[in-house]
Amino acid sequence: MDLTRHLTRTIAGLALLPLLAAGCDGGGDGNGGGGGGSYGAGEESSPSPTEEGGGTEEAQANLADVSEEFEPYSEGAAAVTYDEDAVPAGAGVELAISSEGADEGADEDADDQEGDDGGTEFSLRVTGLTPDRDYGAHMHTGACGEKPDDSGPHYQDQKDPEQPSSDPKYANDDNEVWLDFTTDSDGNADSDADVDWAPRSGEMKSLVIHDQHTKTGEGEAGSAGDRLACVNVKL
Ligand SMILES: [Cu+2]
Repeated sequence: MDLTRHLTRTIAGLALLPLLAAGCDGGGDGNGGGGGGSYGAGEESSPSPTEEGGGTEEAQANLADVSEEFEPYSEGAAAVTYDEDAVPAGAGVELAISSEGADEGADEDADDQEGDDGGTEFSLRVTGLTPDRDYGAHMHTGACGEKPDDSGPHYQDQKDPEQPSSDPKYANDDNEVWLDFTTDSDGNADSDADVDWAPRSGEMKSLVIHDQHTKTGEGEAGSAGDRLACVNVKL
């Protein structure tokens, strides 16, 4: 009997149908009168393995998870390249954004000096770009468009009243999200950024990859050369 029950649950098996039909009746699984009941049995058993251990990490909530390949602009393109020498079509981009929710304690990480409450973590990976090359990268306020400038200015937590912003007081990597990177000999790179604020809903719409590492000096802070590529993000 036990064996039969077990099989019913795990296999919904085609080959076993005749066997089960016979066995189930006796087992009295409450499975509605045996005849032709094999289909019913299969349906009932299938949802059970979907018990996921979902809520183990309360502290981190995933806000966005992008995994795309660059392509020339077209309406609806998720990741757009404007310069196929520096960002070839088919090159890969992954961007994960997660909130470091307001958790008390449970923060054993040595590198977290200040509490993480309400912070946000950005994790970028690119593959198949130009090897051994510097790129700049930031989160921007506009969606990717046909023209590189369509993605608008940088997202800022505290908005600089003067736009475009080039004041290091506002254009810095605490108030904006900078994800500059240098590719390895295969054209791949990883980059991470942590900020201690949460993006306002609907105002951070893209990741833009630039021609150079980001400048920090007075009057040029935040600039990083041409916009080479853009990735849409929904937050
Ligand atoms: Cu930018």
